[in-house]
Amino acid sequence: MNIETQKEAFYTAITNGKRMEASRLANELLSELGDLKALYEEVFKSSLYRVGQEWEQGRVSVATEHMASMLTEVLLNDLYPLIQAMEQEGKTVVVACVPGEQHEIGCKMVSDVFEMNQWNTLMVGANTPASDLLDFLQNHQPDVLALSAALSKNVPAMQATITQVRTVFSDLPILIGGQALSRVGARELLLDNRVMYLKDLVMLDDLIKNSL
Ligand code: B12
Repeated sequence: MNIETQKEAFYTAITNGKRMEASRLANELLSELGDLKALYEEVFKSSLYRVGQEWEQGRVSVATEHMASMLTEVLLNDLYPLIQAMEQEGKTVVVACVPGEQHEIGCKMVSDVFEMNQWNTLMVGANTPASDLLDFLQNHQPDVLALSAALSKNVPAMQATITQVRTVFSDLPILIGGQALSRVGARELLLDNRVMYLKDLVMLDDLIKNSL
């Protein structure tokens, strides 16, 4: 089976609830693609984007979409021991979705890329109110904050969160990402040069390795 056929088979597996088959294909694709980032980007993300398109056009039900995303989360958890084997060093990142945002698979992938680079990750996940996030940041004093938004309607919540964080943390690097920004652009969110927009895991990995 070539890589494109395997990716197609993976999509079929997650949309038909074939967990074992999806897991087998994910492991095969991982050895062929060579690293987890590529597996996340080229297989997991692209399959979920396709599920979203099919759902939008009424060809995939809500239940099937839920199942496909649940299976993907399970696979991320299954693959975690590969990351855990790497040693963690000093720096810490907090990874959160902005208020109102339930899409958290992107956040999990972002956390994993930090862990692959030996960072400690505090993964707060979905729908985090800005005031609670601020308390959390004050308690944990991370080196970086990463914020995610998938829904266009949550861009104002991202902007409000950044503004609130800046009232206390004037210098903290804030990385922002998610489909909301690839749709509407991030320009109005780049309040200062410590707020950075990154569109995918390859850019993120590069920034962590070279600039953080
Ligand atoms: C699974 C899913 C859900 C699940 C989420 C489950 C979960 N545990 O996360 C549930 C069922 C909760 C859900 C709900 C809804 N969803 Co939904 N969902 C999806 C789906 C199919 C996949 C999402 C996903 O995981 N994608 C894969 C991840 C890996 O991609 P990603 O988030 O873009 O992340 C990547 C990058 O953006 C980047 N990134 C992300 N964040 C960050 C942050 C930083 C700092 C960095 C550096 C990078 C980064 O890294 C990742 C890897 O490259 C998408 C389809 C799609 N196109 O994604 C629709 C989609 C996002 N959903 C959509 C909609 C409309 C909804 C609902 C409004 C539906 C409804 N009527 O209830 C609700 C809203 C819930 C809410 N308030 O948030 C629309 C959004 C359209 C829009 N224009 O805003 C989409 C695009 C489907 C579609 N085609 O219409 N959904």
